[in-house]
Amino acid sequence: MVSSSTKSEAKLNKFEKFKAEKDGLLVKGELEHFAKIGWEAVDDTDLTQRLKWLGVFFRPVTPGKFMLRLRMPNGILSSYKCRVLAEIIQRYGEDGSADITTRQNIQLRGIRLEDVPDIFAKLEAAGMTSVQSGMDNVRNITGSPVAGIDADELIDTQGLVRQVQDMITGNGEGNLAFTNLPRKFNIAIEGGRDNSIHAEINDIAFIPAYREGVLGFNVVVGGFFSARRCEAAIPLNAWVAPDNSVVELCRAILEVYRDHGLRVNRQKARLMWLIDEWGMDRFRAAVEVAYGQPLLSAAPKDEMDWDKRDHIGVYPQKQVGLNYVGLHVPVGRLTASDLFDLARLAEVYGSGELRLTVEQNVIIPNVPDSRLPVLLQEPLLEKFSITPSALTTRSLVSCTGSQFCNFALVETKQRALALAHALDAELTLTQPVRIHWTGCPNSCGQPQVADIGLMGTKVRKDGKTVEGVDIFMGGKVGKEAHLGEKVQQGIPCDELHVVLRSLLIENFGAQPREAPSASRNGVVVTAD
Ligand code: SRM
Ligand code: SF4
Repeated sequence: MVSSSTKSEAKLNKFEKFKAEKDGLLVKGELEHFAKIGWEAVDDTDLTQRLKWLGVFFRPVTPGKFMLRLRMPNGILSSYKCRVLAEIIQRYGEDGSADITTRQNIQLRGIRLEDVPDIFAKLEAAGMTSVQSGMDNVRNITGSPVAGIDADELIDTQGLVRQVQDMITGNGEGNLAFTNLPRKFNIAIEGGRDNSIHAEINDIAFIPAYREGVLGFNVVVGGFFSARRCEAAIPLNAWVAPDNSVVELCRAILEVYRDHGLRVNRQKARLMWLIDEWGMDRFRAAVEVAYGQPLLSAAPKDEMDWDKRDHIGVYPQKQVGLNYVGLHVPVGRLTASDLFDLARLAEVYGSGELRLTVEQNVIIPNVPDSRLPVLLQEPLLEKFSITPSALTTRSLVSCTGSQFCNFALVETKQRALALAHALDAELTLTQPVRIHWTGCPNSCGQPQVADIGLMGTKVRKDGKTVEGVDIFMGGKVGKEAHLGEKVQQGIPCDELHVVLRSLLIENFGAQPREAPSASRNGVVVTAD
């Protein structure tokens, strides 16, 4: 599958070498053995690299407690699946938790290798898979979080996302045709008008567009973030109908990337580097050959003409009498008991379905008007509010950070929350400000799409190395999306409060709250 001309043995980087020796997917057949011998006895490359092909991530920060990255096509799961995930982490007590990711997905924490065969059996029985979710594979495929229920949607992406995932993963079993890509790969299918999934930061994105009066997708390619370079996707000059053509075009682009993508320097291996080297015309021509027929040229304009919605709150669906309810999950962190509760709420008030967003939040769809008032009284909605305050956490996104990620230069999630709460206590805002935290330049927390993006770094202060951030601003999502730029660098985290306060006042119209005005029975009363 991998063409010989570009991949001479001597030039292969170390990742290419170990992939050539043994495909990552093959550890699937060794799981029972690994479970028996224990993680300490597993070959180092199998342990720290190949297991990621199954979504099982060794965490050097917490050795022996693995992370399991699932696949949640279109960010949709049933209450049954949610309960299965809750049961998996429940057995790990304090170590067990779950995170909603910036790709509408779920990662579980605290997993023991000896339990993985049993966990995989449970996932399979529930129709879930974690296969090909890490390393040189296609990540969770994102789609509009309100697909099929949004009164204003153009194309329902649910079925398409599932079909693309099934093609890539061999229906969740694992598919050796796509387990040795030159690097990771992201695919997004947007069905609405508001770019709810940040289409432009994916290697392939499908964007609704009318061509000669027919609704389908324009296709953009090559978007990516990395420590070395960040690019928005560019037009392939192609339009496809919202049917199997989407699956076939993904297959064709993946084959071209697999067979011709650059494999010598891992820092220059994402799809855009190949497009740069070849030029778009040659790339498009190669895709056409793999597609097996000429591509139709793109429609002159796409339909992404709304500002992005965050889906938090109560919204009527296109189905009369039904609503979707978006709950805010602070920095995406969930406990087993949260997952059990969410499953119950989805069953009692909705249709037993849950949706995830790239802002790391949850949506309960299909809630009849008559059940809304009681749902809104549920205690879980005090923790996961439908009306979070403008600044604090409503639009806060954060990557994993140093709690579990060994790339991290700073702690992110707890700091992000603490700082947002502190700022909210001092300032009022009339509209949310999207603050994204990312623990290192890999940009998993997408600081470049935020109003204010914070990227972890190390800073020298008073002769010591301390945690700090570089600040990005100007990221725009939705219509006319574009990436933000670095505006300040090397701010020590202990000075960040003051810096953010000024940025919010100067750039986003934040107003200082009035000073405490009175003290009644020892309780300080503030004007709001
Ligand atoms: Fe990421 C590597 C977490 C979305 C760019 N990312 C990692 C690893 C696997 C590193 C590691 O082994 O520790 C992190 C796992 C930490 C952990 O324990 O959770 C990690 N990435 C995440 C998640 C969980 C962040 C989050 O808190 O939500 C997101 C999981 C998405 C998913 O469900 O699959 C996540 N990562 C992203 C995104 C955002 C996106 O896809 O929209 C990006 C930037 C977009 C892109 O890839 O073009 C991103 N992650 C990276 C990179 C840089 C890629 C590159 O080309 O250089 C790395 C490092 C690498 O691959 O070498 C990385
Ligand atoms: Fe880890 Fe860096 Fe990604 Fe955050 S941005 S999850 S610190 S790799």
